[in-house]
Amino acid sequence: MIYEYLLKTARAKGSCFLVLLDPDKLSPAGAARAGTAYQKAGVDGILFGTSLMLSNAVDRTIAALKRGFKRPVILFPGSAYQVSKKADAILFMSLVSGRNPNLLIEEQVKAAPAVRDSRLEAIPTAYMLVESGKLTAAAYMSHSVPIPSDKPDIAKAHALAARYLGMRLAYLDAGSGAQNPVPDRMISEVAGYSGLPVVVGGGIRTPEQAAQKARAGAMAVVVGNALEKRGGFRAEEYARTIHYK
Ligand code: 1GP
Repeated sequence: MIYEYLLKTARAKGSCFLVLLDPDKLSPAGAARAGTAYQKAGVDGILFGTSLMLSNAVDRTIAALKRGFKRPVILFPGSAYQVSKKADAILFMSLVSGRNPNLLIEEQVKAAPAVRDSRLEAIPTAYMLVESGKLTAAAYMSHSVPIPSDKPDIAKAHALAARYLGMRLAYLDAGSGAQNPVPDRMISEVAGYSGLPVVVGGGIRTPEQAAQKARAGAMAVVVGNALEKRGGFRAEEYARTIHYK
């Protein structure tokens, strides 16, 4: 089970290092190269998805990725259209920080039959957007207001409610390309209060920042843009600092 693999990896290494790949920025050929490089760099899993997807080559891209990458490829879908049988699991997310019924439950209803059919492992995830200094694509596309970054109590209550609803992960996301990542204090308080494993991402640009998020208590740290823009440059360093144990 991939959920257990993530928890076990975080227990052994400190935190999991997840790379977010955007289907629109990756060709199947580029994915084959990226998969091999990230496998070698010690990446624990790849998240695959985006808020608004234009690409129609998702199955081919994931299949190419998996030629070189032998650890889990997990879908991180912006909508019901991003379900692919080629992946190993899906973050089955509800945008609990927002009050947009479409992303709280409607997309999930549309996606559920495809997920069942695909046999993907569905990981019930409370997805929370956190204010990050500028308007991100995730906030814009979701028509939702992010949680203020200096209000950890709001995030804590959302995560606890999600846990009581049966969700098994809390994803605190400043949004891709965020100006400021989620504050360390919010990560540690949400993890401690809710008891949910915390995934954190958005705007993490250096291995040092990634290490801080890991040490603050994130079960997994997600890096997208900072690696993508530079062809995976420094991936080994991120792995070393996130795996602080
Ligand atoms: C966004 O958490 C991810 O959902 C990653 O963000 O691209 O800014 O690293 P970045």
